[in-house]
Amino acid sequence: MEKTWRWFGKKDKITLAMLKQIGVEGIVTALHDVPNGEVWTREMIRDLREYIEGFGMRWSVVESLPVCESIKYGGPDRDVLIENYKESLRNLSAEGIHTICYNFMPVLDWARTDLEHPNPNGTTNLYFSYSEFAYFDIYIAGREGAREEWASFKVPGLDVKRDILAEVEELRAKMTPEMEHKLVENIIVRTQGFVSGNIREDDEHPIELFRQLLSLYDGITKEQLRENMRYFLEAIMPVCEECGMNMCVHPDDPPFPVLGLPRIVTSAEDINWFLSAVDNPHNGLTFCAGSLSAGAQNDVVEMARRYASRTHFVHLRSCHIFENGDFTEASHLGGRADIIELVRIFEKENPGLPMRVDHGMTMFDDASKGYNAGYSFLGRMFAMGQVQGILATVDRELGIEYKQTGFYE
Ligand code: DNO
Repeated sequence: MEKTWRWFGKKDKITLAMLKQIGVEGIVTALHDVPNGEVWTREMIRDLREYIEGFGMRWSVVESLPVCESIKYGGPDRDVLIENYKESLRNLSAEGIHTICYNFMPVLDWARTDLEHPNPNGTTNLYFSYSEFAYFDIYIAGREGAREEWASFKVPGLDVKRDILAEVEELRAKMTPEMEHKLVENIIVRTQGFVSGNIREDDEHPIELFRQLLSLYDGITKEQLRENMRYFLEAIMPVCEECGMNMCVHPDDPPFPVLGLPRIVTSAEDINWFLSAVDNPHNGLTFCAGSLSAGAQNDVVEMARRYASRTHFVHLRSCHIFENGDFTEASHLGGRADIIELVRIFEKENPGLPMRVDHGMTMFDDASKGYNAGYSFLGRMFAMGQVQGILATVDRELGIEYKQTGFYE
């Protein structure tokens, strides 16, 4: 596997010089300053590529080349936006970048309710609570039909009984304006802007914006969203073939429908669908072990075996699901994902894939640095050390030479 790291560009507080010291070989990044839907020019791509190469690393993966909402819901300007997308792909290929991570999640890129949930060891992690999410949906977003949907809620993939509406009322009794504000920040602001999502930290009315975004999907069913994904993929595949671009969709995080919106990359059934709907090796998967392991329906190891050959990029992270279905991020050596086995499978079946550790604990002075949610330095570095150990061990087992980047050989 190629050891990569998600870096947010020249303004990232974590510098490439720091990454060099911890064995990073490849960078995962995007042109974060270009508004979604605009063409990435060759000059802009070259500038960033050369900057990265100046540190002895390569730009391995684009995460993400954003797919605009209009392409997802099938708006009138989608063909223009798809043409722009194709142009960006051509320009990236001309600059030698061939792996493109994107997602097809409506409105919200990824969702968590708590970004500083304490771990027993004193560090903190990201956390998803169904009742807090339902509170946001019913009492803050005020979505029509939300209460009825939550009344018949079943925890995805688990056989547990949960009266979410009663839990929401309990929460309501102790909710303060500060707590409400924090929920909004966590669910639709702090997790979104920095990944080129729809809502940014400086948006003055995030809730109104969010409601408008939701309304774009009125009447869009799962089947329709699938058709729109097929339309997009079919349109870009000729360029991908011509330029050798590997598209890899990121699974939905969390991998189940939220806020009445359809989700179409949540399970083996979904992955089978999009891989066969456009059956082309350039149409592949970002194997995000974290997102997949947050769904109790998913057997992550089995999925890795099944999809290794169509995987172009790997995110290593693991989730712990509590008995009531809430989930948090686990250690990279624990949780549901079984990262040791995943590394073994990918090194055997598709060696050399770019891999980044995903999300890390917030530890020591990470919290005071203002890093993007989930993207701490020390916590991710700790995970990167663990994963490098796994990789070196697995490579030894398989007779693959492990590169101890940055040292005398
Ligand atoms: C969150 C990330 C996602 C991911 C996008 C890919 O931590 O995994 O934001 O980058 O969904 O398009």
